[in-house]
Amino acid sequence: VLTHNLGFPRIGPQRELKKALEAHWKQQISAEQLLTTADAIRAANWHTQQQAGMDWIPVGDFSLYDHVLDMTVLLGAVPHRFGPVTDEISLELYFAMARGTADQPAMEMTKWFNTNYHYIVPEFDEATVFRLASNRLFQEIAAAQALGITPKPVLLGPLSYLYLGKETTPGFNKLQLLSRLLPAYQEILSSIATLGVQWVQIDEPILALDLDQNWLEGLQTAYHALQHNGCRLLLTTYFGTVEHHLSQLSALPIDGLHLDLCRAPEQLEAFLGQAFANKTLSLGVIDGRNIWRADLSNKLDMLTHAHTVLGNRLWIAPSCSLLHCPVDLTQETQLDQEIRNWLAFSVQKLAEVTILGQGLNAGRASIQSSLTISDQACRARRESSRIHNPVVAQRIQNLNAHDAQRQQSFAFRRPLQQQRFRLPLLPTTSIGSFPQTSEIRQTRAAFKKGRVSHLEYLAAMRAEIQDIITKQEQVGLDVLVHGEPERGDMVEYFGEQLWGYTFTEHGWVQSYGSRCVKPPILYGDVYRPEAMTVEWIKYAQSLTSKPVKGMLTGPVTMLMWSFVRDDQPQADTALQLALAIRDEVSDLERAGIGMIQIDEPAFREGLPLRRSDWAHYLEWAVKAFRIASSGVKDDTQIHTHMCYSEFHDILPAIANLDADVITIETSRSRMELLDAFVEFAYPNEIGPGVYDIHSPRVPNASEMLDLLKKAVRHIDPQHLWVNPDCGLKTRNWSETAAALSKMVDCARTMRNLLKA
Ligand code: THG
Ligand code: ZN
Repeated sequence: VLTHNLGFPRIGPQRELKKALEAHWKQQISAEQLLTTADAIRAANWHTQQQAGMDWIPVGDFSLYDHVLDMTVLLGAVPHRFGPVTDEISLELYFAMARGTADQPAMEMTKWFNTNYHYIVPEFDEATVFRLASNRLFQEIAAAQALGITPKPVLLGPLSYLYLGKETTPGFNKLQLLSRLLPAYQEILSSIATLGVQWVQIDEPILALDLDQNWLEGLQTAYHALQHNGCRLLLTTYFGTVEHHLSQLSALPIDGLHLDLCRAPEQLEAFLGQAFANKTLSLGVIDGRNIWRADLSNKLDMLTHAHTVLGNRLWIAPSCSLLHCPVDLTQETQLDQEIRNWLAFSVQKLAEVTILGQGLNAGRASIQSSLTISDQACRARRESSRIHNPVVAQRIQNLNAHDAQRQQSFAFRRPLQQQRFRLPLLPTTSIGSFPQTSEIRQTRAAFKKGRVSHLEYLAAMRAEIQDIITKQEQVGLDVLVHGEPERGDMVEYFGEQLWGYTFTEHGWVQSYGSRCVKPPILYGDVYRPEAMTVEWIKYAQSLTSKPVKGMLTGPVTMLMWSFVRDDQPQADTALQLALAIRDEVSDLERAGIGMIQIDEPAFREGLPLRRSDWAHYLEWAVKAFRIASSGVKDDTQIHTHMCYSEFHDILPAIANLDADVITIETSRSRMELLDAFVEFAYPNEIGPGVYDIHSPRVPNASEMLDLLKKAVRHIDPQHLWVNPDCGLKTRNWSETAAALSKMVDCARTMRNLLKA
């Protein structure tokens, strides 16, 4: 039995890569210095994996920005808009594609399946050609070999690569490119083979999705073309079951298959059958998506059963790349000792893989002490009084249908809210956050470290809120926000105030490029001991006669952006979060706040990979939002906000949230989404973003007015709000003030046009 890993975090234990990248982009360090840092992280990662006992070590999983972009570079598929390229693709061009230039917007970025990682979307059209355009992978393989590492090169497979790209000309079908793509893959594989490599890991994560016939035929074509290339192919699948493609997979001329047995343990039995009798089966038994220590006895039982069937055809691995996991738990010195003992980060997960391998190779007795330690830790976690809170259990039990239902319908609530707020036609607002100046960040950090007193902190934040209110009044917005200066990452902000959450110091995970997030750890029943936002919002409201929206993060987003419990269904955790937020909503309402926004940017991210699982998810996700938002009076206006989303296929669920107002990101999809909202006859009020905040460019007034005119043609102006498409915390003040002024002007112009 051999052990291996699918991918290791790239950022480095102290986010060394992030720091080097950002320094390079600011021209503080040269390309050579950046590459030296990258080489060092890569070599250290290989060493760590070797020390942890991996028989095969992934090479090619490292990336300076994103592994899908790396594949685009390896294949020479630079979008034409970045100009013709005939030789090696330079680092400058690489970052131009990732981040854009003065002339060219960046390539689009989108969510990597249902994770919080974002990849750079390949661009395809009739003219796309592929050629081997980079030696980087081969150099890395040679470098690993020189260091005494046994490399298993990693490639994103041809089907997934095409599937994840977008067609830039209408009517073009990217699958047509397969016949052009395969020769490039053949060339890559034969070049790898000349380096004396035995196994290549070829990732086809799209196999966890529903695929139509064309793609399944493409799969056969591709892997029949890629056999006999000189190396053995391990086809890796992850994030879900692939049992629905069993017969197609068994027909592939591959040498091995990797299965995610954390997301889909039930698929194992089917793959132990005759159809795979000659193939290596790699079983992903250690969860690459979460931070819990594995129950090794339990895993060993599962593997022992597989081992009797597979013998030496069995490999053991984490379920997926460890990209989604923090690097090393030993760096966490501040974590509560009890909870720390329940956790495993990437380095610890590899040790678990090795122990299991040893348990099969040398017998259970050889790892008895590890099993005992694991058993004890798992029992301690199960039985800990820190996890279960009877008050929470009781409240969940007492929930009834009324709790997920506003007292009256939107049609009834609407006139009451109109009467209360007396807003103009096309009311203007923002999404919630305002630019976070470096002073603000510094004050927040200093306060957290105890270097600024509570009173000084309060005064600084209040001064900032006052300034933000004044600026919004000057711009002439109708509905104001306090601007969220007291918050860093919103999930972290709320998590810190809720029971059931804990935090790490170095538990960073790459989100995109150099950007990272530090997901809080949700380990126990969620309970809100006291109000979290009321004082800030109340203060902001005291400064203005305009309505100030209360700003909260919704239960689904709190869940999706945390490391979550694996000892109860996500639906249950979502309900607990919903109750905590519901309590906050009530407190805001009691404090006289009439508009409360509950953001759900990750609502779509939670959608399962397979359509057959959507209904169940949407049912509990909608219910959680409704429990969070329904405890208010009829004339309290509930807002929500969603971004990063293709909403088309989940519009009924979004309508079912029954928020009085939804603000959404649309400016990049040029209001296409509005068609969908119209088609579906979205019943409540809606604020389609009229400008893209993700770019520093201040839009000109005519662009905004055009979008607004389109919006008015599609949606009853009585239901329409005017706002940017997302929060403004990543922008600076001069851009923000200029853009918002133009936006308010546009709304006024439009009001006049409508009156005329
Ligand atoms: N919070 C969380 N997840 C997210 C987002 C978020 N996922 C989707 C989207 N937003 C990802 N976008 C970003 C944008 C910026 C940053 C991270 C993810 C970012 N991070 C800081 C960095 O890497 O320097 C660190 C953040 C911090 O200091 O707290 O800028 O908003 N959970
Ligand atoms: Zn947003």
